[in-house]
Amino acid sequence: MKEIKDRILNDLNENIKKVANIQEFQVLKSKFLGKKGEISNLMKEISKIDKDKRKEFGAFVNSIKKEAEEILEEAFLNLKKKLKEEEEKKNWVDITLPGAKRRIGYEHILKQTIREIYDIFSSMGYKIVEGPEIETTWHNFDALNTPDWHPARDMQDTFYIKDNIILRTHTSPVQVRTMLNNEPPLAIISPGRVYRKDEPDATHSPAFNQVEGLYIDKNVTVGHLKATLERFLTMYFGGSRKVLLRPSYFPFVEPGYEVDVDCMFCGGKGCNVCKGTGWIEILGAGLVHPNVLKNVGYDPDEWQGFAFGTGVERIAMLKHGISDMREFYKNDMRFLGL
Ligand code: FA5
Repeated sequence: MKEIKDRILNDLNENIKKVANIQEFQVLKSKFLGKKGEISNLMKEISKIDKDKRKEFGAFVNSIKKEAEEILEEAFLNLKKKLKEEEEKKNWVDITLPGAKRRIGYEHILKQTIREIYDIFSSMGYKIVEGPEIETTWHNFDALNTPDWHPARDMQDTFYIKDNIILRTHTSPVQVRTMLNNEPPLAIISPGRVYRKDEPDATHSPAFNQVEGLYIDKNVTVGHLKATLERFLTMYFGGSRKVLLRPSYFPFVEPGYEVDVDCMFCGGKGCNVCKGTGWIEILGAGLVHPNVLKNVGYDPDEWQGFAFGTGVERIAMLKHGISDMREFYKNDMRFLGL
């Protein structure tokens, strides 16, 4: 009888070691303890046993059953513990590791440029003002000494919303609005989007940004204009910048200038950025035309002033070495540096 018990329990002990999961455990358990399992089958043999030995046989089979149950119960607890440990190992997270880095955006180059211009002119006492992008033709042209027969109107190829209402073609109408609403003296800069019927290419966009500057005071001369622009361009591009005023024509200034800055890439010696000239065209400027002063109710014999307007994209391209203006509007993550 002892051999039977040893065989069954050894068999159980051998097999229990191979069990890897709960399902396999259940199969093994019913193989030994189930209704048709080995121990139940052994109990059925009782009918073949002499009557007086049956009690002893029954107790013997029950002792096997009890030991098998104990072995299985212990194995079950071990199995559960093992499975839990495996699961924990699989899902282990090192909470001391630094978190995944989020990429943080930064201010768009055009906004940065406008802010830098703000800072430079604020340091010279200029106030920042804004004007509407939808403008009357009177503010955009007529008040700026550009009546409807004037050829300079055609040069700006305007987007009309309806008669006399347009998308402004430059920030210069903010000069008019500011002077109409304020008494001189004044010093303002005004950034903003402007619109022209220009084909997009590397240096043109139909919607782009300008910054306008206006200074009105007594005894203002071209010397003040030149010194102000020299200071602005030196602070913006760095180094010590020189300014060249080339006579040019804008109906709302007299005299008018195209303003060049000495090339910051070659120091004025001549390179492919400045096309060998040593100078880069950077803005339009001049002394405010007496007709404009009259149009806003200022007495030109008492007040003078200078005005200038620059393209934000163009100066940002020069500073950051960007060769195509369209990059500013594409939202390419590589360009945005994110
Ligand atoms: C003007 O718009 C004048 N209002 C500037 C001015 C103000 C002169 C005050 C005198 C006194 P202009 O058309 O040259 O001028 O434009 C000024 C700047 O805008 C140019 O130097 C250029 O940098 C930029 N610009 C012009 N057209 C475009 C365009 N299609 N795309 C991007 N930038 C442009």
